[in-house]
Amino acid sequence: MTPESSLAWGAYGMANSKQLSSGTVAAEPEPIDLDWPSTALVIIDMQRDFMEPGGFGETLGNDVSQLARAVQPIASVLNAARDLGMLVVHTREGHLPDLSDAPPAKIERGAPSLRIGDPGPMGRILIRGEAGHDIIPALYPLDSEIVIDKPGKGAFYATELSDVLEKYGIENLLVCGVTTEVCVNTTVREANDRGYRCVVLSDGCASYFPEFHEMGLKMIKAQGGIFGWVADSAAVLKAMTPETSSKSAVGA
Ligand code: TIU
Repeated sequence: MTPESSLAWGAYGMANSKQLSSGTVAAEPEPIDLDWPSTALVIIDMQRDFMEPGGFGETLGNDVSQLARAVQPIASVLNAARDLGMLVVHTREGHLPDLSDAPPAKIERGAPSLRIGDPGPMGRILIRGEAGHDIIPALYPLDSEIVIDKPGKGAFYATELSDVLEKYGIENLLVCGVTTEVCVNTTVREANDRGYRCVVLSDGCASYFPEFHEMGLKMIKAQGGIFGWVADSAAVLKAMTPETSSKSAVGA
């Protein structure tokens, strides 16, 4: 661990003698041991543009109510991560107001009711600074947490995420958010190629298409965990919470 990451562990939360420094997550395809100071919670694109009527997701013809099920599981793991002092990273998909970072191939495809950049009920669709681009109130970032604005589906493409994770000595990612088969899968594949161990929260992800959610998770954990591990929020919370885990405590 780098000196900076040691500092971050104390600085990012309220780590104390009752808190755990590591835990074993009952994941698939197999349990995984995680050291919490080198683990970050990455919450992908829990934005009004995907979650609420009138945003980007609905303009594509989707039923946005399909995504609501992920909110509570994410909130419970986010609370535990904050208690543990874990590094928390929120991402937001979106583009600059002049669309200079939006490829024409992305803007022009399909037949959405509104295109990226068009005015909608929550401001311009998928544009940074607009109401629809912001994160939903239930999962709103604290000032101390990191927010990564990304122009693509993957959170590493054209962002500072690699530098941030390296700075804080992160080796493992707990990944959740929307949508399972698009931005979550793309980010996990990018992270896996960069050497991160990724544990994806099965109930902390959601898709507009339930069958894609199921297959998206299966693709990650198949073949001995070809891209990563999958666990539900209860299993992750059990590993993070002192009362329910037998692992060592910070300073113990
Ligand atoms: N459309 C869809 O399922 N997803 C996206 O466009 N972006 C994210 O997944 N965040």
